[in-house]
Amino acid sequence: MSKNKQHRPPSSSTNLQVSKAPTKSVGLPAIMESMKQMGRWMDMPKAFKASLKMNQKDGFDCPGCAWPDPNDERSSVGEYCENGIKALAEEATNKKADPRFFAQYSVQELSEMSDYQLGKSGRITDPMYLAPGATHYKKISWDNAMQKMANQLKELDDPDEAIFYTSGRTSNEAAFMYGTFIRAFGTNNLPDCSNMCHESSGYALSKTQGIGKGSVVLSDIYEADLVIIMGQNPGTNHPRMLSALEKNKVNGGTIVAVNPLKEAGLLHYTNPQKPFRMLTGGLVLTDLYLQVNINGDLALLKAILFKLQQREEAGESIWDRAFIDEHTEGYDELKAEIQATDLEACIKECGIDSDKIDELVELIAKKEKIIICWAMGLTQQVNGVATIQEIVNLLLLKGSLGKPGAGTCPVRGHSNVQGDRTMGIWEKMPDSFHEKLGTAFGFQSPTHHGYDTVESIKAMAEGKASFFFGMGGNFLSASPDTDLTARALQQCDMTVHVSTKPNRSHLIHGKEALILPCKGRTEIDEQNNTYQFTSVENSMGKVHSSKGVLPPISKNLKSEVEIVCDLGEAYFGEDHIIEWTAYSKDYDLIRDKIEEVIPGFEQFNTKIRETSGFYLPNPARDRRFLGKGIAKFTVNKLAIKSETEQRFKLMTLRSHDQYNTTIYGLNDRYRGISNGRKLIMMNMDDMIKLGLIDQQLVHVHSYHSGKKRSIFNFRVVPYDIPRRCLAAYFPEANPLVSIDHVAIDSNTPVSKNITVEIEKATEM
Ligand SMILES: Nc1nc2c(c(=O)[nH]1)N[C@H]1C(S)=C(S)[C@@H](COP(=O)(O)OP(=O)(O)OC[C@H]3O[C@@H](n4cnc5c(=O)[nH]c(N)nc54)[C@H](O)[C@@H]3O)O[C@H]1N2
Ligand SMILES: Nc1nc2c(c(=O)[nH]1)N[C@H]1C(S)=C(S)[C@@H](COP(=O)(O)OP(=O)(O)OC[C@H]3O[C@@H](n4cnc5c(=O)[nH]c(N)nc54)[C@H](O)[C@@H]3O)O[C@H]1N2
Ligand SMILES: [Mo]
Repeated sequence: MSKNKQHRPPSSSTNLQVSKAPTKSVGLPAIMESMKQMGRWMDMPKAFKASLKMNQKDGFDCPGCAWPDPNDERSSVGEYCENGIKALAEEATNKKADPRFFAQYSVQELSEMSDYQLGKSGRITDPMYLAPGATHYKKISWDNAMQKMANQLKELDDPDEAIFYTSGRTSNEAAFMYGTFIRAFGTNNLPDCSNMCHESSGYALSKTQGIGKGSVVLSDIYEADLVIIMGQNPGTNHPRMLSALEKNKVNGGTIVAVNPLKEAGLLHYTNPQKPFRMLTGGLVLTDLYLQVNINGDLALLKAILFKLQQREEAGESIWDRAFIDEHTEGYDELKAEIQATDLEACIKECGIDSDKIDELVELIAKKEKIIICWAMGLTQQVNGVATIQEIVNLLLLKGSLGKPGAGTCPVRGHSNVQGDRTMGIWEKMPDSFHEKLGTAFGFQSPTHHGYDTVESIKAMAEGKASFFFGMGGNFLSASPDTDLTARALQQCDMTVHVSTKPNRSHLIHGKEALILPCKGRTEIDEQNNTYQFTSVENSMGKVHSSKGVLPPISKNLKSEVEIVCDLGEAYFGEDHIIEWTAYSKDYDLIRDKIEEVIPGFEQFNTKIRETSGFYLPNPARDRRFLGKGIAKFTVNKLAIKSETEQRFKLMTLRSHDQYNTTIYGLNDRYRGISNGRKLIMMNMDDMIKLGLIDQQLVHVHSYHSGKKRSIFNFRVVPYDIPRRCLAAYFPEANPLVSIDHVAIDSNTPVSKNITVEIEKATEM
């Protein structure tokens, strides 16, 4: 068995160091780290100019996470965080992966570089083409590249043999035109990163509160009585959320964290934009920390509901009866389910003492304005939808939905992942969307559903699809079951990636491959002698503009909008009913079409210019649940799975030095880890039981649906994690995730609960 398959990143470093995880986050070390990153990869004047425009009203949206900007006051010095600066430095680097770079290294040699080295090779400057059987990518003209794609698409027997993936950085304008091209071409095969991310949230929230997005805005966080943060690590992934939580604390709120790991960012926070706070040592954020077992959340919620229901029945006024009567249906069925709860089994499953659960129960009983936030710790679970529906049950029982200071808060990942969905990047858009799109442009938009991410991988692997186009992202490394995904891509006749930086998906390719370099968000987008801007939607449904300020790294880059429109023209020809090039010359025309097709964008061109942004309609926020004002309780069954002694639950997560598959550095400062990524965090007692010593080399195997999947030569490190739970970094551990292990209803790969066994490896 090969232990160094080229589609898996080689190890970056073997000098792994582990110290005690810190209990404080941000503060001075974060400022120092930001400066270091900027200085290392960018010219200082360029870095300074860009950082002053990030997340400002006349600037560009941070290419990092989707956390919203404050409405009124913004820091004049900088409205960003350490990891936003890393995202900026990554995109606005001076280094170039130009045609000379691709001539120097063959695809084989590039695939022997680590993800870190690949990303650090710089920005792609020219379109590159890999001919059938060739060893090196070579520069190609844009026209030739477009023609090659158009020809390939025309050769397909059926439009459904093409797959069009989207990552979540693409602007609204680019996403809308991309979706339009794909529908005009004739398919709904639009898998996206959301399929692997918040799909479970979208599904659960649509069914219960009537809209697949969160119900809260930023000011709600400031004024909530109680904020419960489940399965999320904001210190690393949404650092600006910490300043909202700080405001909540200052206003007298209480914060509870539910997470198998004691994440430093949730414990204690020092706001870098408040010098006084830095001097006084910052603020304790979390009042109660529940170190739940992996996927113990549904059991915990069930235990909480049972205990609260008992108090309600004993005569306390726990539930909001008036709200339940006026705004919900299904209470009796839910009540019967709660009464039948096996409390002991739930306590055992979640791994939290009954007394600790009582502390949270007491808080929920007494508080009226409750917000529950969550991210990947809940969504990437087999019962992710059920857990989120149980969260909605709890909020509905408390009347904590659709009023100030209360509601649902799924915290989104990519900076425009929510906007892309609003624009129609979904394989299952409703018929009403297709009707409007068809009417706006004068064609018949296909209504049959397309493939999501998991289905796309299977379709390519089975030969049902042979053309793959990636609008951003890194499909190979982000997807589950790396070996299968690699085979799937390699089976294609053509793979195409619109990218800013080289990544592993360029190296595991179809018979022919193209890399189309695009402008990043930080860069000036000039079309027809006019500076264009685009728009994005944040995690709380607010749409605002984004305008790049830096000169593009190369003259030969196109914007994503231009690439899509050029492909439209190459495929359909100049006389097509859609005047593709007109849209790429003037993005206002795209916004006019968005206004025609997507609800909530009335007077889009005016509103986007006049304001710092506008909120899209959110019926749940106004208690217009499911159109009728009635939200649905759901009955969610808990399935307890017992495993043999040798088996562990493994979660895959992000370090502090990465953006998904882009590796910024080899440290994970908030977890006390430096100089390495191929590691497994394990409880010390489990290590002793298995006879493992600190940093012992191991192989890890998973066995879902009867197939053995493995990762090799990882180092075990002792960590404060519940017994029988393990953690490893994404994407290194992705080969363990089975394509068939997916969340019920949302089809999201289960990346947070992989059943594995550990095998001692021999030191080399
Ligand atoms: N700097 C930076 N920012 C990012 C990203 C990045 O990679 N880097 N990625 C962006 C994207 S696309 C996304 S989706 C978000 C991701 O944001 P997060 O969801 O915060 O990211 P993960 O690292 O996957 O962390 C999941 C958290 O869930 C916890 N967890 C795991 N399993 C369970 C469980 O069973 N129950 C509970 N209660 N907790 C669990 C883990 O301990 C961890 O703290 O961040 C976005 N922002
Ligand atoms: N095991 C495991 N797997 C996971 C996860 C997990 O927690 N565990 N998380 C899942 C989640 S939440 C997500 S969102 C996905 C992420 O999946 P993706 O979105 O596919 O992956 P990214 O790593 O964000 O994509 C990075 C690449 O995007 C390109 N890029 C960067 N900026 C731009 C731009 O402005 N335009 C264009 N066109 N390209 C750009 C660069 O070339 C870069 O290499 O991964 C999922 N996979
Ligand atoms: Mo994500």
